[in-house]
Amino acid sequence: MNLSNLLNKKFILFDGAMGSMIQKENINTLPELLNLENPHLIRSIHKKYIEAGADIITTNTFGANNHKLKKYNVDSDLIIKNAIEIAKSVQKNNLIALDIGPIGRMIEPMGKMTFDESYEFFKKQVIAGEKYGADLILFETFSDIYELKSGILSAKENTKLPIFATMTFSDDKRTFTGTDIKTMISVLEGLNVNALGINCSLGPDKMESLVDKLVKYSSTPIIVQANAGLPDYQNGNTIYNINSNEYNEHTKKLMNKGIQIIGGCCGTTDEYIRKLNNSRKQIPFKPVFDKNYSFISSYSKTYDVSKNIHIIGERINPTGKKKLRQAIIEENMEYITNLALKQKEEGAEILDVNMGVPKIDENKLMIKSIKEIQKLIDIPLQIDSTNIEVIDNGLRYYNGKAIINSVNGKKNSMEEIFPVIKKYGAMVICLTLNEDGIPETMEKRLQIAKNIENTALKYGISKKDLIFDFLVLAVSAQQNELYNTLSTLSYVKNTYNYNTTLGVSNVSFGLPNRKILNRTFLAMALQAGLNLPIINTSSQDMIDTINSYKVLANIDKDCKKYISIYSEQKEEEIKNETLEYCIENGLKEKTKIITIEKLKNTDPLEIINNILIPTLNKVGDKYEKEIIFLPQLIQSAETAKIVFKEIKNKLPDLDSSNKKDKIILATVEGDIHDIGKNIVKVILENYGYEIIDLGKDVVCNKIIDKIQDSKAKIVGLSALMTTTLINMENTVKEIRKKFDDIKIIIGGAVVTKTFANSIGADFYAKDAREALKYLEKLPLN
Ligand code: B1M
Repeated sequence: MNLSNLLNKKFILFDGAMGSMIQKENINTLPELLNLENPHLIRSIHKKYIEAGADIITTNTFGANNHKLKKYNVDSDLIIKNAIEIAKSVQKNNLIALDIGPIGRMIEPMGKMTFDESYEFFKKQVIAGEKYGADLILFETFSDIYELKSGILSAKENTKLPIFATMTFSDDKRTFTGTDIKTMISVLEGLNVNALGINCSLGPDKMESLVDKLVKYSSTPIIVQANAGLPDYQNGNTIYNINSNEYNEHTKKLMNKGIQIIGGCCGTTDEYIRKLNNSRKQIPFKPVFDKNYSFISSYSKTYDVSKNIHIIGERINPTGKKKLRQAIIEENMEYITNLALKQKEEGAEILDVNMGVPKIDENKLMIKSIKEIQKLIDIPLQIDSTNIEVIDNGLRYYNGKAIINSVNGKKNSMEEIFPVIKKYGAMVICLTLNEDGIPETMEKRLQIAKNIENTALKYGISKKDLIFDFLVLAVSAQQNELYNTLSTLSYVKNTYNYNTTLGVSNVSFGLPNRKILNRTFLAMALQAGLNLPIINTSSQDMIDTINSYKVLANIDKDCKKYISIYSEQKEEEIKNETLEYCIENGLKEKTKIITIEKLKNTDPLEIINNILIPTLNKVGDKYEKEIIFLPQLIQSAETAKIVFKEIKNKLPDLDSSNKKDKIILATVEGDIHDIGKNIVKVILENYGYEIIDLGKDVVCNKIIDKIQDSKAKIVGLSALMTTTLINMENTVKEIRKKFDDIKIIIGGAVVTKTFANSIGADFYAKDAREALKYLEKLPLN
C-alpha cells in the first residue's frame, strides 16, 4: 500500500483507540512500556484493527517521549523500535503511522519548556520512527499549536516522512490554548502537512460544526478521529456513551460532509472500525480541493486578508524613531510591547515588527520581541527585515502564520526569501522593483509583479499568499509616478484580484501639513483597491478615513462598527498610567513602578480589594467570553503577582517569638489558583499567625499528614473552580473523619456560605480580612 495512492483518492481508514483496548485487559502500567513488557498484547490489538479493515495502524507510542519516559529510565528510541517492530510483524497491506502525542509539559509562554526543547524531544522520536520503518507520522491530540509546530518542524527537518496532524477541540470550538479551526488550518497548511484535522475530546455527534469549518476552509485532506462520546467512570472502569452503531451513523454524516480520513480515538474498538470500514464503501468520496483564502494568523486569530481592509501598524520600526532605537539597543521589551498594545488599541489588526538598528544582534532581538509581543497580544505579526537569517528565525519562533516584509523582483531576493516562506508558511509582501530600480510605467511594474508571481509558483507558493506593493513615492518629487501607482493598483485589483499593500505616509514626504495629503491619498488608494494599508495608527485622521471608507464602500454593513465607534464620544483615557490597565495587559515593569508609588499613600489591603481583585475579575470575564485566551490570562496573573510581591515587601516583619496559632493553608487538589490563598497567608502572617503553606493542587492526604505532624488546629482551604469544589468537600470530610478538634476555614471565588455549611466547614471567609476576624475570635491554643 502506498500513501500517495490513497491520499485524497478514497476514504482512508485509521485504527481506533489503543489505550481503551489495553484497559480492557485490566493492565495498569504506562501503555508504551507494554511494547517491551507485553508485545503480544499490542500485536493482538493491531491485528484486530487490521482485520477490521484499517488502512493505517498507529504505533503504541503516543507518550513515547523522553520527558514522559524519564522516570521509567527507558529511552524513546527503544520504545519506538519495539513498537514499530510489533506493528511490522502483523502488517499486511496496511501502513504504519508513528503516533506522537504532546510532550506533557506546557510550552512557553504558558510553561517553562522552550520551543527548542520541545523540538529536541520530538526530534528523537521522529528520527527513530523513520529509522525503524514507519510510513508516516501522526501528531495527534495537540491543544497547543506552538508545541505542534515544533513537532512538525522536527519531522520536516529530520525525516522525509509524510506528516498528519490533529488537534483536540473543546465544546467552545477552540483548543485549550485558544486556537480555532481556521487558525489551525492556516498554520498547518503553511507548514505543509499532508493531512490535518481533529481528534479526541468530543464524540462524532459533537463534531459537526467543527467539520463544517474544516471542509469550508481546508485545502488539505481532512482527518477526523472522534472519541466514542464522553467518558464516565463506573466501578473503576471508563465507559464511553456512544456505541459502535451510533458512532458509525454520526461518522457517516461527517463523511458525507467531505472529510477524507476517518478512524477512532478514546473508547473506540475494532468493532467501531469494522463498521466504519463497511460504511466507507457506501458513501461517495469527495476529494479536498484548493480554497482561495489568504490567511494570516496569530495563535488564536485569523484573517482572510483578501476580504475587507486590514490595518497594518507601522510603529515598531526604528527608522527615524530615536526612542524606539534606544529601546531596541537596551532590549527594553516593555517599551516595545507597550507600542504593540497601543497600536492594537488604536485599531491595528496586524503589527509590523522591525528591529533594524545598526550594530545590534538583530536576529536575537527579533526572536525576543516576537516572543514577548505574542505573550501579550493576539493579533498577527508582520516580520520586517532585510536579513534572511532574521526572517528565518522570526518565522520559526512565531506562533502563527505571519506576513514577511518583503521580497522584490530581484533574482537573489526571490531565491533567498521564497524557500523560507515555503518552509514555514507565511504571506509575503512583494515590492514591484527589480535590479533596475522602481519602474516608472505601469506596464513595467506589472511585469515585475507577474515575474514574482510565476517564480513564487515554482517554489510552490501560490498567489493567495502574495501581497503586492506597487510602492508609494513622494508626491512632492514624483507626482506622475505616484499617479501611476494608483492606476496600477486599480488595474491589478480588477484584473488579477491581487492582495495589495502600501506604506501610505511616504506620499507626503517633503510637504507641509502631511496629514491632509496622507488621509486623502489613503481614501484614493482604498478606492483603487488597497486592502492592507500600512499606517501610523496614532493618526486619528487615518483611522477615521478607514472607518468612513468602510461605511461608504458598503463593507461596514448597516454602519454597525461606525456607529459603535462614533456614537459616543470616546472618553479621554490615560489608560496607560493606571495599575488596572497594566495588570490587565501584563505590563510588568510599569506595574512594579506604579505599585511602589501607590503604596506610599494607599493601604495595601485597599490595593488588593479595590484594584487587584476587580481587575483579575475583569480579566477572568474576558477569558470566559473568549476576548482573551490562556496566554494573556497567564500574563495578567504573573503581573498581579508583582503587585502582591511589592505589597508583601511593604508589610512589616513580625517578631517571630510572638507567634499565635499554627494554620495549615492549601489550595485544594486539581486547582492551581493560589494568588488569593497567598494573600490570605501574608495577611495572617502579618497578624502573628504561623502559617504552614502547603501550596496549590494539594491532595487530601498531604493535608492530613501535615495536621498529624504539626499538631495544627486550624486548616484553611482555597478553591477557585466549580470543578474543584468536590475536592474541597472531600478534603473537609476526610479531615472530619480523622480529627474532631480542627477548625476549617474555606474561601475562594466559587465558595459560598451555604456551601461551607453543606460540607461541614466551620467558617466561610469572603476575603482575608474576614478570615482574620474569625480567627481573632477563636480562643488561643
Ligand atoms: Co483561572 N479560572 N484557570 N487562572 N482564573 C478562573 C478561576 C475562572 C473563574 C476564569 C473564568 O473563566 N471566568 C475559571 C474557573 C471557572 C469555573 O470553574 N467556574 C478559570 C479557569 C477555567 C482556569 C483554567 C482551567 C484555564 C485553562 O487552563 N483553560 C486554568 C485552571 C488550571 C487549574 O487550576 N487546574 C486556569 C489557570 C489560571 C492561571 C494559571 C492563568 C491564573 C492563576 C495563577 C495563580 O493563581 N497562580 C488564573 C487566574 C488569575 C484566574 C482569575 C482571572 C483570577 C483569580 C485570582 O487570582 N483572583 C479567575 C477569574 C476570577 O476569579 N474572576 C480565574 C484574585 C484573588 C485575589 O482572588 O482567589 O478569589 P481569590 O481570593 C480572594 C477571596 O476569594 C478570598 O480571599 C482572597 C483575597 O481577598 N480567598 C480566601 C481565597 N482563598 C481563601 C481562603 C481562605 C479565605 C479567603 O481561607 C482559607
